Amino acid sequence: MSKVKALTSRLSFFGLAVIFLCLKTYILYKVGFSIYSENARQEFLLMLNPLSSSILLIGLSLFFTNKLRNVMVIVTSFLATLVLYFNLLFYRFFTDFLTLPVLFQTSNVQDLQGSITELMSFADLLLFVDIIFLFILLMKKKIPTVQRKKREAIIMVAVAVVIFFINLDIAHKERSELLTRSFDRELLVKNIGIFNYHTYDAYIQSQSRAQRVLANSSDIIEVKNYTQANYKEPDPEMFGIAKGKNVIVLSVESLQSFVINETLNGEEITPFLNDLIKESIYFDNFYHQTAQGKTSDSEFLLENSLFARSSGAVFFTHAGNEYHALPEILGEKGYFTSVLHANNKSFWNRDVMYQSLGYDRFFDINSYDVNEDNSIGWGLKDVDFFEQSIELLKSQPEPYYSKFITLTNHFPFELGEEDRLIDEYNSNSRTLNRYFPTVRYTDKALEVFFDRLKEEGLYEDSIFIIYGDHYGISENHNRAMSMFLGKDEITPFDTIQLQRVPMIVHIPGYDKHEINHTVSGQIDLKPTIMHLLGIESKKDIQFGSDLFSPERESFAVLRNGSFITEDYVFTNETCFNKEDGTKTERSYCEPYFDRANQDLEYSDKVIYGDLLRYYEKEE
Ligand code: GP9
Ligand code: MN
Repeated sequence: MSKVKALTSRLSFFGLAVIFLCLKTYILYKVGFSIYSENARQEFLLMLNPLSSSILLIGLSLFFTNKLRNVMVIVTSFLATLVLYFNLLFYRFFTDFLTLPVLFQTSNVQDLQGSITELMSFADLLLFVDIIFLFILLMKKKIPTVQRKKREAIIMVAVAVVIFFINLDIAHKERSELLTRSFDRELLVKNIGIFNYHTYDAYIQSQSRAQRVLANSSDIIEVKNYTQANYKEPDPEMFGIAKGKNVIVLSVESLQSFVINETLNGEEITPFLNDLIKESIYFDNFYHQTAQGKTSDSEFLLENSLFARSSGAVFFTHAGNEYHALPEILGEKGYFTSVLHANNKSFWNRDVMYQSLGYDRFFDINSYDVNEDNSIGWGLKDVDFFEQSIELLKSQPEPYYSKFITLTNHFPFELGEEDRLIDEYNSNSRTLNRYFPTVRYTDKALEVFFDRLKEEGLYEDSIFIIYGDHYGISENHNRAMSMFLGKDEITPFDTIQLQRVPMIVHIPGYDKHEINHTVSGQIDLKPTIMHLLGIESKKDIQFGSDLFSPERESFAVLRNGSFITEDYVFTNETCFNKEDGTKTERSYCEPYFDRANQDLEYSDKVIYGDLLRYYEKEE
């Protein structure tokens, strides 16, 4: 008993500081960062998540001896509080959390410097009250000075690690793909805590830093030679056909090609798109090429004609890179460029990445009136999103390049009864069943959008690029999917064919409508759009080619190395005949191996080495 007492007294000062820091962090979550929780478990996580890092941080002082030990308790508490406070100031300005790149290299911090005093408030001193209290205790000699016991310090580190893993386990139950798939900073802070989030951020950043340091300016020459050798001349008839027009890009959430021109219980799933296709150029062999970065990967492919990363999200890991992206290029040609998406701006690190891509404006959730009545699932319903976007569109100077990102057709495909225009499917997969009504709803939303554009006179002077961002139905639902497609099973070949997403180029007034079968992917969007607007792309480093180019080869490589040619599909180390999906000799696919690998490798090289910083624009 006396041992316990002795230990409690030895650790009392340290323990008090830990409790203070945890409490303070939690209060700040609620008051400073307005973090809400949707259930009791999330609230518990918020309380728990400062604990491991607080023990670890302040626990460092236990490695010191005698008087110094207590002083270090105060010093570490103070430093931790400073981190909290910097985040708070940053949050007041950007409603976002600090990351290392924004701290060191973007204009964000300069923006902040100017107004830092305005962001501070007298009440902020409350954050330091506990430090002052600890200091007074120490001064009044209320705290015993104890000999160092190294074991104590090591045990504390171990305790912190154990608590961290318990925390992580609960967090994973809340959000299963927390660290691999989701790079929403608020979500990370919510789940693993603000200090652990900073550690994670530092790790991610250091990883990519190293490769960047090793790269040099000659690296880009090799890449440039490669991409230029693959450059395809535009079709003279299409080049500049939309010169000076507004560009409206519609990134449609989780829309896959298998629903196009298809019915469920005799009802069309996408009646509006089916009609639109008849008045457009429709690409029916167009593949999404995204990986873990999902929507953000598709955005990256579109704007840069570079592949996103095979793991993690390039929007998060390489937002500080130099790019020569479509918004920047169009901006130089006098376009106003914007993104319209009713989600938090920090989701996928968009706020930071959009600056690197050269966007003028991001209309995020704060530009929309979002309430309980007009939201479902991930947020604002698509119809309301488009309706509210009309005014935003009208507020922009012309010509503009505006990218819309829809949201309602997102897993888990929730929809209110009033918005259900067709019935659910009936299979063992709840996900697939619910997919059809939400797709149908988004199709309706697109129709509303086009109607409104026509009413407002915004339609005629625009061209439309409409595509699906990535798959909505994963391989987990193969059984139900095979039932819907009327197949015995979903083979690896079918899985690849299911990665097709619709891609529509709609040019008002252009009457050569067709279905174009060229094998292509999101990487081809940038040169295609540039050429339609009459902008040369020959000097650019890009891995896609103009979809209208007469020289174009039918070819698409997916992020995992699978590829599709005119006649073959290569996946799972197997070559398939495209015609009937049967396995065939590997040698038929072999001629394309180099091309597929080199595309991916060179593209990665550009990103990891930040090679576009050496890119020189030649006029
Ligand atoms: C979120 C939206 C959906 O802002 O883009 O993201 P996803 O999960 O599809 O990447
Ligand atoms: Mn998406």
